[in-house]
Amino acid sequence: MSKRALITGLTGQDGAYLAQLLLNKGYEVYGIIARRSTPTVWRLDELGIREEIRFIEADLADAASLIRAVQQSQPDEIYNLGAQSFVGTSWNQPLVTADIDALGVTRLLEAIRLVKPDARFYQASTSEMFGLIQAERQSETTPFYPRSPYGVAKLYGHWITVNYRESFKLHASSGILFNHESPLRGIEFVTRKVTDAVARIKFGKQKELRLGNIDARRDWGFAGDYVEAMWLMLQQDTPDDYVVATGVTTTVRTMCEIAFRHVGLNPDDHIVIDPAFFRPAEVDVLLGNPDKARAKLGWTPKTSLEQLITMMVEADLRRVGKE
Ligand code: GDR
Repeated sequence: MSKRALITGLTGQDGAYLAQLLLNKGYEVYGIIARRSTPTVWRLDELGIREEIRFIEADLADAASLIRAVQQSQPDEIYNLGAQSFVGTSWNQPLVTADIDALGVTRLLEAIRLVKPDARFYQASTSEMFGLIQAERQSETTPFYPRSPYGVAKLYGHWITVNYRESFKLHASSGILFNHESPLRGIEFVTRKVTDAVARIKFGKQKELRLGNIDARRDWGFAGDYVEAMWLMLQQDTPDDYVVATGVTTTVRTMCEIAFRHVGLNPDDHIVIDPAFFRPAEVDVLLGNPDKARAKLGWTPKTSLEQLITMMVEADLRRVGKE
């Protein structure tokens, strides 16, 4: 009998890539879709997998709906990828962010505890939890000091996952994922904002690109590589927490240069620094240490930043070219 997986955040970047990975492995994939407005399924269409997903209407804000979702899908594995995931928005909607990204995790864990305590659980934790703490490379033992309502909410989600593992012996693991991008990335995140702008500027549809703090450094990897690490975590006998990163950090400025140079443009001719995109508190440097994931999961990142940004620019050139 094939395994069953239940995914929250199915329509997001990671949900789409993870669903594709699990379908390729022969899983029955159930996806929670929070129907607050018209659901965005373009990513599932882009990967050609929409028809293969079994959709369940539920919401991380609604405990009863999660209980029903677990009852209906009877999953072997549950991946909690649903979140208010844009750091910038978390200052404007701190309570929605806390409700979904923090309490939502407890609601889902409670549903598992009540209905399917033998299911394996994956929590999408984040490098934003490290925030102000700079280490040579941030690892599973680096302390946390989040710098945004998003980071604070995610830290709760992380610790409640650890706590339910220790309190109720749930097979619950957290992936502390550093930034991960792809052509399916939302336009509000900086890599996709840049690659989309580069394509528009190349086609003469846009002249300038307004950005905030381009001195921030991030450890960027390819989302398609990172969903494999999620799956590997749930195949282990023992649940645990893992950093998933490339071990390379780059400034936003250099990432922009890679994107602009790929189409023969000079970023200095187009980038305008706009205070509107600065954050009330910033995370200056993120650099992860994926040694534990490499040693215990046998996971390694396969895509360099250069390859990733090139892939994204090419996809945006195709998209904008068709508009
Ligand atoms: P981040 O990603 O906040 O790290 O969180 P984002 O791409 O939004 O920002 C990265 C860095 O770029 C700087 N920056 C800008 N960012 C945006 N979005 N827009 C701009 O115009 C801009 N100019 C400069 C930011 O200040 C920041 O330093 C992402 C999300 O996916 C989280 O959900 C996830 O948990 C973490 O990655 C790991």
